[in-house]
Order: sequence, then structure tokens, then C-alpha cells
Amino acid sequence: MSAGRGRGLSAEDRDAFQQDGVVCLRNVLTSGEIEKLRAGVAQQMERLGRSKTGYDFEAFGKQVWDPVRPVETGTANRFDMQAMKEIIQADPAACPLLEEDASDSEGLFFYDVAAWKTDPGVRMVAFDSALPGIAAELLDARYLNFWEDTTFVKAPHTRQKTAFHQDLAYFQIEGEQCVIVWIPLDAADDGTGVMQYIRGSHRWGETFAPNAFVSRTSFPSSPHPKCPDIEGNLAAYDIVSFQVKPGDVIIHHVMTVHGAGGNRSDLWRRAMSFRYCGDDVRYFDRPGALKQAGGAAGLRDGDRLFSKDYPVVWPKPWPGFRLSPVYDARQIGWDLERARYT
Ligand SMILES: O=C(O)CCC(=O)C(=O)O
Repeated sequence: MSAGRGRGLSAEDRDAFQQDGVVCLRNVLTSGEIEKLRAGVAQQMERLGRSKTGYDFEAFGKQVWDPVRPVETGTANRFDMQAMKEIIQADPAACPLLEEDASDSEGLFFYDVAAWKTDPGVRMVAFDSALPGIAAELLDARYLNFWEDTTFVKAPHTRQKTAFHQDLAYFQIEGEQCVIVWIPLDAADDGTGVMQYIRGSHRWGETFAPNAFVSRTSFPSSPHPKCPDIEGNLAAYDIVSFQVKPGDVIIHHVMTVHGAGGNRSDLWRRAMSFRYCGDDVRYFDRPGALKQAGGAAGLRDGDRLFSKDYPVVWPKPWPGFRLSPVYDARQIGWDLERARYT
């Protein structure tokens, strides 16, 4: 369905989100907005190896399955990847999740977070595009906090898949009103690593432990059960995917189980995902959840998310109000090199 700017969602879109836990909306972002996000991703990628938060999961996957190869993440230290390698190696059920690809080109699965804190263009799209209004409508939320942005880039001939997972247990929140907006910055199809969602899994009533994308192995600090073995039983699940182009967005519920293929093609598959939380969400320092890069200053379990870490992006005080210019790097106080607040 075409969401169109300011035209609202159709009943069909809302029903798809309610029933399937995922909806694809066409032509939501403008080419100017896509260019802003591409520029933000290029900046993040330029810092790979020098940033605290940027990782290459393709390289990490190779380091995990090779018993002697050391784990090398440059200056990125948000995650203890050496410990993760040991956890995966100790998991008897662990196995590589790689796409068949005869090419000997080197792939790259780039992951980074928190571009909004340093990049006014990303902030503009996250706060002032059509997305907050759409997210609020899908969640029937009175207000929305922006939780974070995450970048997922798969270069040509990236064999690493994204293991199926559910997002809730990665986040330090509890509540139901949270959506993830997956934003393709290149066309995504079966060859380039399309997103795959288990239809209706947001209603399974189960929270699953996080994994590190390169293996189904759960984070041991998480009290939640392991996500079912979807990769090993694809035919048993109702998997929905969408071929998308820049401007389209796919929105899933925080409980919807999803994964993605590798990129077997000669083309890039760049994407960002924005996470929005509605009014039933509370801060919860969930065991096993990812510590946010610099975030959550001063919040305690049970608090609403109101803080400089999680700006209120909906509702707008008046139509056409732009929130993003209100924020600049100095006001946010974000130290890029240290990936923390000054
Ligand atoms: O783009 C990918 O490969 C994974 C994205 C994802 O899991 C997400 O946005 O929640």
C-alpha cells in the first residue's frame, strides 16, 4: 500500500500490522530524505575500525568459526566479541549461517548505532519525516520517544545472514508499544538480502533471548528462552518478505521474529532501522539486553523514557513543526570518539 506523505494509513495497512506484526509501506520517504540517510551511513562506515560502536559482522563470523583466528574489532568495544566467540564455540548447536556464494570477493556486514546523535540529516529523517506520525498511528500511541537508530549494510557478496531474532530482549525496555522501521537505502530483494518476518509471531506471547546475528546462540546473561530454530525449519514457518526500493519502509512490531539473508549479488544493500516507543513503554534494565551506547542517563526501571537520550518525536506542537533543528551535537553533548555523553 502507498502510505503517501500526510495521507495516513489505510485500514488494510493497519490490519496487516495488527495481524501479521509487519507491514510494508511504499513511497513514504522522499529521495532527499534517502540521500540524508545514505550520507549518514557513509560517515559511519568511514569510521569503521576507529569508532567505538561500528562492527563488521562478516569479519566477526569468520573469526568465530576459525578456532585460531583472533577477534579483531579495531577500537569498537561496545561488545566483548572475544567473549561472544567463546560462548558460540561452547554452544554444541552453533553452526555458521552463511549464504552459498561462489564469488571470492570479500563481503562486509557493517553494523553501527546512534547516528542521530551526530548527524543532523539522520535526525531530520528520524524526527521530522512522515515516520513518527505513521509509527504513532500503527501503535495507537499518544506520544512517541525515539529509542535509537541502527545501520545494517551488506556489501556485495556478503555471505553472512542475519540470524532470526526478536528485538524486545535487545532493548532496555518493557512494554508493547514499540515498532522498528526498516529503511532500505538500496533496492532489497532475494539476491541482496531481503528481510524475512514470521507472520503473526508478535502474538506468540513469548520473549526470546538475543543472539549475535552470526549464530543462533543466545546471550547467556538473558533469562529468556532461545529463539526457535527457524533457519533449520524454514518450511514450518509462515515467512513473509517484501521486495523494496528506496522510499519504501517495512515496519515490524518489537515482538515479531525476523532475520535476513546474505547478499549474493554485485550490488550493495544498505539499510537503517529506526526504533520508536509509545506511551506504554517503560525503561527496564533488562538482563542480557544491549547496554545502549552512552544512553539512559538517569533512568531507572519503571521510568517513562523522557530524557535527552530518547527525544519525544510525536506529537508535534503544530503541523509542520521541525524538531531536529532544536537538537545539535553540543546540546546533545555526545562525544563521538568516546561514544558517551560529555
Ligand atoms: O538488516 C538486517 O540484516 C537486519 C535488520 C534487523 O534485524 C532490524 O532492523 O531489526
